[in-house]
Amino acid sequence: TVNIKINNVPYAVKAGSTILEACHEVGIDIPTLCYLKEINEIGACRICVVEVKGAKSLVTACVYPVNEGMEIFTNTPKVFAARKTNLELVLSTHNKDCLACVRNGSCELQALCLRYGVSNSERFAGEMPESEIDDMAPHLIRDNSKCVLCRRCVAVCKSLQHVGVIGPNERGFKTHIGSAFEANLVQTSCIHCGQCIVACPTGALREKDDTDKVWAALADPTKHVVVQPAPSVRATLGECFGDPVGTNVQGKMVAALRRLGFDKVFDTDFAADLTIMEEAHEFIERVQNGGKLPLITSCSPGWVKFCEYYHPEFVENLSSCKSPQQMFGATVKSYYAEKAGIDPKDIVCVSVMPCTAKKFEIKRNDQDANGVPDVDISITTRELSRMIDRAGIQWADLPDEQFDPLMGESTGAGTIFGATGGVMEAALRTAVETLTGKPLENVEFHDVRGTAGIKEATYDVAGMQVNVCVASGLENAHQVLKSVVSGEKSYHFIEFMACPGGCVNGGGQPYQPASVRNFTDLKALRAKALYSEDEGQTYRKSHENPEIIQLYKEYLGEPGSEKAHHLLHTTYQK
Ligand code: HC1
Ligand code: SF4
Repeated sequence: TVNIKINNVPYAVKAGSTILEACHEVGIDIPTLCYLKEINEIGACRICVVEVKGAKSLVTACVYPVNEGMEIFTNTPKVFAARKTNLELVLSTHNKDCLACVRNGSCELQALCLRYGVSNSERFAGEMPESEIDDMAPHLIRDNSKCVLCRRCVAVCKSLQHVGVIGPNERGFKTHIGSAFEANLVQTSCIHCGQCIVACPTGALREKDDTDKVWAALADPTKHVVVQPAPSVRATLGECFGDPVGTNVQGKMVAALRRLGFDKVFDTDFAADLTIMEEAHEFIERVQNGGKLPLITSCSPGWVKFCEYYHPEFVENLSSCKSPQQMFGATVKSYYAEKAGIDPKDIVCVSVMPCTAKKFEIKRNDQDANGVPDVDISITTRELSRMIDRAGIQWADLPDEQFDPLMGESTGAGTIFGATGGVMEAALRTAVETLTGKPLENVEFHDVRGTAGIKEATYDVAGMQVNVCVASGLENAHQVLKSVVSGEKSYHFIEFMACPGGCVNGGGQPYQPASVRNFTDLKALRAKALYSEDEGQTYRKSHENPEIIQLYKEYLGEPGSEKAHHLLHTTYQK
């Protein structure tokens, strides 16, 4: 430790900390705007300035290290005035049309202006840079009139996702974030992950809002509207209503969906179990018949697009299984449609996903097994929270309710899909039991759990050494693939998720400001909610799900059957 003073109070803080970290350690929040820990540490916005005794000018707390004997002042009139002026300068080029901005209430710039008493937002009013709204992509909208040039999106896209399709264009007053040659995002190799959106402190980046389409379907008496929320949505939706991070709100979520007017409230977790049936079967078949290995999971559409764009040499390794979202849609419009006696054309299938890439996935080729799209509308966790809010549904008062039967039952294996390593663990529970023919003694595969970016393990399965790898965040996926190409590593089965930590940390998940993101491991807390749910479930292996057993018995036959292939499998592009 080092001994320092903050606002005249002595503290011993961790050596090597920045002033920002040291202050956080002792319970003082220093405001930031551009800083994202380990992702964007550029000290550019100067909102975090503090006074240091002996320093000639104010220093930026986010990058300035503490040292022995340092005396720091965080609350002087000089500090407050500098922060306020810096905010006023940001506002001089900012579109302040806040009333119905999607970030009103969660905007980090707005919160800082309130905190530092920026009452005259026009103090440095002058010429505004020109900007255009880019709304051509299927998943997001960029409105640079609300951009503060913090570069958080740029850093995330490049360093976490190994994509790097956005960056600063031009210089000085004309600087703006965009793609090379001013291309629209849709013309680039963006993989639709939405990580840039959750990194954005303002309303400059937002998902394409599809809630009007859902309201229209719900109001149409000729439509039968079914909804499927993804595994991870129950672990995060509560955050939009003030619940602590990591609260499982499954029961309230079901009640809210029912009150919004959906005709059936089913569960993507059911389809996650279905995916495991098909994918475990595919894995065993590839192992036994000399098929292409490693088998790589295909449920994360951001990862699939990344594979197609950046590593086409691995397209044949992708599992032919559709994602649970799509398997659900294909099954609801065949099996359920027949049972309920409804024409698939009259069914509107809505998914609630933690993901913006799912908006792209529903429009991919070969995702329309019944001659109609498997899934019609995909909204994010955030969009669902806005629907609940608009409907006036009082979250705190909601009872806990249950999913509808037929496609609403799931096992713990389906639940854990929402966290990195969950798909692998779920697949292993079924594959190992199938291969050994014996009930698993311990269903938990701890080596593939946790928030590490890359995890590996070797399991002895019926006498065969099976090497598995799990990675999340596409930079990590890229590193794993490089080591496979070079021959340094050899795996039989790999799980990749585009978003760091998996779906719990998806690009469609609730906003959390940098002040929280920098000091809380959101992905770990949210994942914990799913693993505890799994622990308490009656069935923890996909093949034990009674509704899945019924589906195969009455409709699909066996995993990998012709009918299953037609409905539940897909193809990719190179
Ligand atoms: Fe996911 Fe999936 S787990 S991809 O991570 O396989 O989005 O939650 O719905 O489809 O089930 C996301 C989450 C989700 C699919 C499942
Ligand atoms: Fe980059 Fe993902 Fe944003 Fe596309 S959606 S620009 S890939 S961070």
